[in-house]
Amino acid sequence: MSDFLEQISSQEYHESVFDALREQDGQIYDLIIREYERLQNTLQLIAAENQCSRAVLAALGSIVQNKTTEGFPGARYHGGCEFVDDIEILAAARAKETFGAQYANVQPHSGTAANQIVLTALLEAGDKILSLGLDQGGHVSHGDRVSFGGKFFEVQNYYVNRDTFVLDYNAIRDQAIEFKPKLIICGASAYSRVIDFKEFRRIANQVGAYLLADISHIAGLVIAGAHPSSIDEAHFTTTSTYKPGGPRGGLILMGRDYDSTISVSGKQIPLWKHIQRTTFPGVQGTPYLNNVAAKAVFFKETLSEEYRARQFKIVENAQSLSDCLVKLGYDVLTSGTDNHMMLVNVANFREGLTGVIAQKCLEDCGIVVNMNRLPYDTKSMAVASGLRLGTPIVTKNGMGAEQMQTISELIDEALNGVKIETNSQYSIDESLRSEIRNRVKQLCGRFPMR
Ligand code: DSN
Repeated sequence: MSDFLEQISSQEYHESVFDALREQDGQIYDLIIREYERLQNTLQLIAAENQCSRAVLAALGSIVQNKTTEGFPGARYHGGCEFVDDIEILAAARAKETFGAQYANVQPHSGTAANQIVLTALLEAGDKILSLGLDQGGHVSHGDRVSFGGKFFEVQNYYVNRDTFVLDYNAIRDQAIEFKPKLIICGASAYSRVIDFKEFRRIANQVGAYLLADISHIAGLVIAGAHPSSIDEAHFTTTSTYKPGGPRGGLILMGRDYDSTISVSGKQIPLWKHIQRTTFPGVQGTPYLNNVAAKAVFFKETLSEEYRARQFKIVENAQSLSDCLVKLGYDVLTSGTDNHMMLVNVANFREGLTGVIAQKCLEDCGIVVNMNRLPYDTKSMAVASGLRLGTPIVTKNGMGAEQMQTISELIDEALNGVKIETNSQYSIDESLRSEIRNRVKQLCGRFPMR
């Protein structure tokens, strides 16, 4: 018998991938199966989550993952790049098409990495950033003191209005004039109203600052036109690619400012080229090319009518869920939403109820959400007064207004039924828990993962 294995086709090779996992590592295989069942049988309402297609998963799990290189297509540091170069060129071209951008960098490993690249490209240690505070709905990578940005730069935060919980652009302008930041960051992780990118650019222009828009949460809506675009307003737009429904990863986009110049070591170079060089060798090493391939697959999907229509439906569903909760007596911040998420002040719903209790008791009942500190929250991050709910996944699975009403009732039954013991401890009757859980399972059974 020959010692050599017969070469099999790419089709057979890739089709055998999951079987190989089952044979070689039953423990991880079983945990993946259990995660699949969890997703199928419980309601996914985390605003930062989405569900990629099987085609995206296939690209992620392909042999492209084995390719090591550095640099960009046409200027790599390793041989054998002819196919991965084409993959990256296609991914960048599709990203530009879907966002209407002039430049796309598909290499950032995450949204946070994309922000780190932009900050590193623009700022020297000690330079000033003005951004929305984490406790106001901002993101940790926008210069929070626990992040790299907070460590190396002088960061001041702007706030939402204390009464309306909406951004006050006049106050932000006054603050910018006084603080004189080199970079203003807009975009949020927990903010349910439209962000006025035009107004942010006017403020940035007035104080001579660059503007970075991190649209991670609303990227799908921006693609579809369900939220105004930042691409030609901000100097740089960043996003994670999983929130709008693609693979994990990040993206840097530029619109009309892509070829304006910046002085680097005494030489004027185009901004896009500076971003390229800061990505590699500045911040990241080898790109995850399987992930770049998966991004390309996802960007193609976003060009479809189905994807675009779904983004409007996501907003419609968020508005329905928010309206139902308000009718049931919940304090939804800003009384509603313009996007895919809503923030609910559960502490105002029932004496003693906190975000952490609400999150945990809902999870016991099969409803997966995350607690959220609200602007001006008096509770700690570990306890919080709020919940953040989002509709991308339930919408992807085909749910509509009728199901949003059912979800609001299920949430309400759980939050009314929970027995509060301390600000983080609770109990829930087993009969109530299993009754809600069964109804959740039945609902999810009618709208399985697509
Ligand atoms: N940015 C975090 C969130 O919004 O939950 C993780 O994506």
